[in-house]
Amino acid sequence: MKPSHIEHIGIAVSNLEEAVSYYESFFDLKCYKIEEVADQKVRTAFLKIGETKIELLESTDPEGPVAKFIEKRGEGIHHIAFAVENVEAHLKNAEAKGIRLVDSVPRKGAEGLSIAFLHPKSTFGVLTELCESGS
Ligand code: CMX
Repeated sequence: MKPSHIEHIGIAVSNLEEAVSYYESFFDLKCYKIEEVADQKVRTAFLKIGETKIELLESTDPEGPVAKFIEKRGEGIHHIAFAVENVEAHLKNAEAKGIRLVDSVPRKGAEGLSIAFLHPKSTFGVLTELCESGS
């Protein structure tokens, strides 16, 4: 049940283009994709460092989870995504351990990956994403 690596770190930002520009110019990274995830009410931008990605998140709706996060806590690290082989099995395991689930079944996230979230109140303040790449 071990994750293979940190799939990505999600960072909530107010302005996607400004944040992309910072990562590209300061670290000489390249944003390889900007994608809107309508059901999550976000626009996302991805940059890759080794096996791990930085996922920049800009809200598209003041009622969305990222807008609410920024309003309450300001810009910053929003979630950590762990690459796992089987999201469903991890969800069952989490449920059995009494960990509060945000998603009880996996759904499709950015980049078409199967994902599910664990609630930050059960995971030491860190919104935790389980992420199955299928590779
Ligand atoms: N990290 C840590 N704590 C968080 C948090 C986060 N990302 N988001 C909310 N919280 C905390 C709040 O600060 C608050 O704490 P206090 O009660 O101590 O003040 C508590 O959780 C409840 O916050 P809330 O604003 O009332 O938020 P909700 O309970 O309505 O929603 C959550 C919280 C995690 C269930 C919701 O944000 C969610 O469903 N997240 C998963 C989906 C998501 O974040 N999608 C965007 C990214 C999608 C992508 O990567 O593609």
